[in-house]
Amino acid sequence: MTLGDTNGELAAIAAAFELPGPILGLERLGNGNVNDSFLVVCDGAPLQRFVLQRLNRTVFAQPELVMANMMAVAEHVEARLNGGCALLGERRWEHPRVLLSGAEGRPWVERNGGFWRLISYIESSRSFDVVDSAEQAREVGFGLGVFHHLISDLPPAGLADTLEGFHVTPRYLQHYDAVLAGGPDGAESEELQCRAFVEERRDFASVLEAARESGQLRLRPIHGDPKVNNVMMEVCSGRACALVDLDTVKPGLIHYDIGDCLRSCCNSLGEETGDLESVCFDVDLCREVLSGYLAAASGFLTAADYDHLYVAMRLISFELGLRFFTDHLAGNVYFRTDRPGHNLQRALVQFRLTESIEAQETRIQDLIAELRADLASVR
Ligand code: GN1
Ligand code: MG
Repeated sequence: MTLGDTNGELAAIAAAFELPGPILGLERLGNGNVNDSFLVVCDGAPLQRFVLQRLNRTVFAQPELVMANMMAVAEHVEARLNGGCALLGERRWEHPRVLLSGAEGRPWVERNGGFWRLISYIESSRSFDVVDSAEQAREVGFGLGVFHHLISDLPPAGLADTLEGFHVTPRYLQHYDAVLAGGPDGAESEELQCRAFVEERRDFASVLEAARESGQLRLRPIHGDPKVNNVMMEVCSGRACALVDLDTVKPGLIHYDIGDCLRSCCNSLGEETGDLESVCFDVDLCREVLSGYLAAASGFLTAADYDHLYVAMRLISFELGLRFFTDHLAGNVYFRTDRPGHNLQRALVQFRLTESIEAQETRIQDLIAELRADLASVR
């Protein structure tokens, strides 16, 4: 949907929610690969801003359940924040507020064939597509840790599985096999390179699911998409103050989140880079992200959780590459693309990142052991 001619339609959709005042402006927001997002500015003193989003129904087949999860998490987090959170001290922390529609009294409206929702904008904050300092990396990690901490006592059984198979790597492999069997050639040189890359890691793909099935890792509520630009940083202090993009909150393994956060933070060129040769996993940033995360999360991590940190970062980078590559072969039906070959390029970036993680395994494992020992000594 382009803005301009549709501005009036968007304003009418936003006005279906219980806004505090008349709408002053609307503009497209962010660069999500799945949903459409718009910033809505409302009159008032002070001006208030909101995020209007159209959920991608091809991806989220049951958007009402996505909203039910969002409401359940918001209620839980609000109660925890109201009760006081020692971890946060004086630090500002916000959770996006979901607005109800005036007529229906529901947290969504259906208009123009779309499923729309409106949430509060986290004011005086911004997000970054790539990490640009050690402090920022630490803050992103701490932000994810705070989020996990705040939902760690929410029973996962109370959340719906809104995206079955999300981050279950063997399922992505099955889908990849089905797409390949369906006939696309995938025979260009870069495609052959990707195919070989996937083949070499076929057995590895089940590492986290096997740990879950054997009871070493257990399901917990997760964010699902805690990449660097979903962590909002307070403008004045540079500190993490909110996690946004809560569509994928559902039961899962926290390792998916940790891996996703690390694969996005430690790739300094960002996931859209065309400079493949220079893609690498920055272990110094990994140290910062992990120590920030552990400062908030060490209280609920088990020995098995620590044992699976390295494979989590390797796996989620590989998995995202596999998802991009499969979508390229399938004709770009899932991730939004700007040009032919876009998803192939994204896949190559993630595979390059995976290789860089693999090449630095000893260093990364040593780093995890060191952080773990430091935490054990202060207990
Ligand atoms: C998608 O739309 P966006 O950018 O928030 C995807 C994530 C990927 C990410 C890669 C529901 O998220 O899993 O990590 O692209 N979300 C879904 O940029 O598939
Ligand atoms: Mg997302």
